Amino acid sequence: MKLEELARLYRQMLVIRRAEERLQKLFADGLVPGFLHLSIGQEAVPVGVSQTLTDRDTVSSNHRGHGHTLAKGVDLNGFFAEILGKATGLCKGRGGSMHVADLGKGMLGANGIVGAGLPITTGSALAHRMQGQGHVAVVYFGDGALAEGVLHECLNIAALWNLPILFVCENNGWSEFSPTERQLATSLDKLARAFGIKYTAVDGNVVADVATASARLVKAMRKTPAPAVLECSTTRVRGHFEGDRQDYRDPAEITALSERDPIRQCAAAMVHAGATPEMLDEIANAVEAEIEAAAQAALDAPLPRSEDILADVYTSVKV
Ligand SMILES: Cc1ncc(C[n+]2csc(CCOP(=O)(O)OP(=O)(O)O)c2C)c(N)n1
Ligand SMILES: [Mg+2]
Repeated sequence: MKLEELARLYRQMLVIRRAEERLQKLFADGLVPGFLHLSIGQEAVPVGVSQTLTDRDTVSSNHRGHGHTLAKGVDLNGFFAEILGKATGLCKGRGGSMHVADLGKGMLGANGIVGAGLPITTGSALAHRMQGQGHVAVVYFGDGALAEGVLHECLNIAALWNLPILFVCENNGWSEFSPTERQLATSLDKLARAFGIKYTAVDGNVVADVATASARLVKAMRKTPAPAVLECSTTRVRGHFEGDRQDYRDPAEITALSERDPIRQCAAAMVHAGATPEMLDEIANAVEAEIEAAAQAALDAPLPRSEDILADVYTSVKV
């Protein structure tokens, strides 16, 4: 991959990383309402996948959705304000971390119910198929969703109806506090095979590999609608949610994660392709400034007004 392209991917991953690190601090200061599930260590998956998507393509996400949302190109200020529950947020502060959405960018929403993004995205893929414009739908889900019946139903109907949907599994080996092998009697490749769906596995921490694999799969389904599965092995660095001390995890496992860090690996690839330390610093400084400005704007923004609590919930209907 060319240096210019790697630099773009690097920058996008860094935006997600720094945004989440900033949110981590804001959460510790009690400024983020609700739970916070950080995707630190998993940034290469949404950044790699999003390279091949347009605003007309749809994605949906799960509880660990900040990376999916930012990689789809939503406004950073609106994103920060949303997570802080402010009126200037993408959903006017009513969604927050687990319900952030931006339909204008094709981001159908994060979702706190494991597996719930799957049928939403399958429906969106059906709409794409019926409209026949070559748009595709992408659903991000974790290994924790592999044992959910709804995944099996969606694989079935997507195969039966030739829906243009990319099932992207972020397999980080953990579902809350349980390792995947304690919950699943099969594997995703076998599930895909059972439904006759094309299956590809990649190292989800190597952004160029994710980008190449997803571009190939999406290009094919734009031409001839059909589902595909992309399983990305990746790493959850933080606890399941902020505040989780990860006592159930071997500390050596956590220490070893830095070797697979997607941002570190991308930086190494950039240096190999000719990047200088100054170039890396320049990107890092620009990202830092962008994040700080968005965080500060969100902190300064007003909360939603209590009298607006039912706005956008009910509409008057003539009977
Ligand atoms: C239907 C349902 N069951 C259980 C939960 C509780 N829960 C929230 S996240 C989670 C684990 C999800 O693991 P995974 O899908 O692998 O995502 P990760 O947290 O690893 O990114 C569980 C069991 C839930 N939110 N919804
Ligand atoms: Mg998981």
